[in-house]
Amino acid sequence: MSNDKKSRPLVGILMGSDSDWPTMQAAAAALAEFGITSEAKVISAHRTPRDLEQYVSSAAGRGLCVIIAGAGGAAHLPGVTAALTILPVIGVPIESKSLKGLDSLLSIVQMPPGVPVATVGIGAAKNAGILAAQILAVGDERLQKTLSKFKAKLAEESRAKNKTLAG
Ligand code: RP5
Repeated sequence: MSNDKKSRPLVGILMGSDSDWPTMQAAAAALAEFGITSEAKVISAHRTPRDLEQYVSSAAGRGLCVIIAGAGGAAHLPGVTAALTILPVIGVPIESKSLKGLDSLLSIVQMPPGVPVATVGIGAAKNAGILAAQILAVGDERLQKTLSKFKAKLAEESRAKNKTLAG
């Protein structure tokens, strides 16, 4: 990857409110661990829909390759984002106070045919970052190697758990 490609954001991380950031920052951290630059923005599908259209419709032209969108409650941000772009969109259901994120999950995952959102688990922003990295790795051998090392480390850590079992 060239230095220029490394420093410009390849992933846009959107969230409906700053209250989503404590969850969503795990996506940015996972991407940073793989050497991928991201940009984070608060843009709401309900409160600032015109800003959302402007951001998403210019995203591919600005070099973004994947968009991660996290929202809670009536979580329309990922779906509306997917409606406005052909970039892959990953949705993160934010855990809500009243329904513990089940509302967010169902709002994000039940998309109509033709407008997919790749939905991760409730609060699973780290997985969203890893999935975005895996999408980017399709055309990037260096990133493929980094991800393979990451998966090998996961396997080692999993095997090591046997050592802590009694008996
Ligand atoms: C959603 O409403 C946001 O994504 C957030 O999860 C939720 C609550 O927003 P705030 O009241 O904290 O701004 O749009």
